[in-house]
Amino acid sequence: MPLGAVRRLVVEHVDPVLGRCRYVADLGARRIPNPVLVARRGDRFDAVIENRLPQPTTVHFHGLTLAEAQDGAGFDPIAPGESKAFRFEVRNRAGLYWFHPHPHGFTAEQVHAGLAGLLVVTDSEDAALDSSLALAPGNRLALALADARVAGDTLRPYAPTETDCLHGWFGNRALVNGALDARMPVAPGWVRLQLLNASNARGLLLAFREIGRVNERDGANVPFHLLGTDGGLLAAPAAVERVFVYPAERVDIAIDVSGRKEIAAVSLAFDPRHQARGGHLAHPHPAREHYPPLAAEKLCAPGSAGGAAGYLPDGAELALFTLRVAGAAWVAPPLPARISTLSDAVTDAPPRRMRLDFDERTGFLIDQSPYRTDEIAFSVGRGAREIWEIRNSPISMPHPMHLHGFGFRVLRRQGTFGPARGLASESGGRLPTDLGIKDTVVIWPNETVWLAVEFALPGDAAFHGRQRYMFHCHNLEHEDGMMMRNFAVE
Ligand SMILES: [Cu+2]
Repeated sequence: MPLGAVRRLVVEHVDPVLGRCRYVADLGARRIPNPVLVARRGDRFDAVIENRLPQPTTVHFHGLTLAEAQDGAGFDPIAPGESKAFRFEVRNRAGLYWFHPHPHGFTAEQVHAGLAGLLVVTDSEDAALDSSLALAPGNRLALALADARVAGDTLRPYAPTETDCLHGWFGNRALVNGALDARMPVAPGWVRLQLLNASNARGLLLAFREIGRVNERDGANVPFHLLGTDGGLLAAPAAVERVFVYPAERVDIAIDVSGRKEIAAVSLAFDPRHQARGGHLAHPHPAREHYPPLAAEKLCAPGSAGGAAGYLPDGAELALFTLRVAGAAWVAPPLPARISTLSDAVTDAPPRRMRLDFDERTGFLIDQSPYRTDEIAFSVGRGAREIWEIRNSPISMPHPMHLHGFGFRVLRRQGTFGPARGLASESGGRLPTDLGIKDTVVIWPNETVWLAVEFALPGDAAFHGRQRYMFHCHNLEHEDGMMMRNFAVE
């Protein structure tokens, strides 16, 4: 539904036993639960957000360049029972963006409860690509992939142990736009998939397999093409067989399903490099003291990872969804050589260095410091360009680091671990997924990543004065575990 049609976005707590929640878009005449929002570049959002949770919440439009007051980053949460008006213009490139809660200490629980909505932004380049792919109706899909703990067919409530609070909450089944065992009918030809990893903590190594056919070599995957990343289309498509998609990252892909009957999307098994051992986070966020959980469960209680049943460790193979191909035979046209006017990244700018660390008592940290709400870690000038050098400790785990407000480019990787390094296709150890505009980038243990960031803000009144933004880990247990910094654009 169009972003501009939303008059009121209600955040509802629909199941206090299992702790499930949903977004409901109120259009005046109709109410649409869990809406997929669609906007063209330049469209406006002008709506009231109403919090019907028993906890504070915010709505962060992940990936959009917004003023601090519209960013929903948690500086100014909406109290239970309260409402707040939000107005902004979509200025970003076409791509898959998303919206989710961001209140300090409650983010992991609320996102896991079902609060992760998709926003598909389109423009003329995006429409031109659809025409050259000659997409059949129904062959373009926007999907949020997340893992959940499921017993039988029932979702289990969010109740992380202290080990889960340190490493992240991992489930045993995939939800696709909130549904288990998702099967999508598609027609022969190109299928364009815009995929978000909406998991709290699980990294996905996305691949496709044809069901019911003996592959030419054992375990061979169906090849596909990477069209875009977090911030929209690449300059040219890249042929791939598998891509890492960490929490909050997006990939836009084209897969030719002609001549096939059923294709399964899977996360392949890999070593997820959880190198930090021995620590635990026994204390949930102090902000939680005055509010109940969404379900009657304790957070960060003593216990091992996963507790009882319903747990697959990070890096385990996981079935995601199935494409069922039916319809008249069709030959997919060749992919265009150029699909967008994406410019080259800036490579010459002043450096800023950051370190990701692990401490047995406090968990994962940025520059040895846990998050402080009222601290500004650093300031940058409007329009400034910087090269961020981010080094992850060898005693660590992969951290999907998210920058609010500004897309960035990945310039170089060093010290990348084997399975990820094996996917590198470009100079500087970059993977195909590093070639577009990003707002979230995974940094492996012992790895250093260089990013080019430009802090350009529009000149209109909404952006007047100092604007505060955040840089944090999007493993949501790490985010609530204080792996976050504030910075300001002056
Ligand atoms: Cu992390």
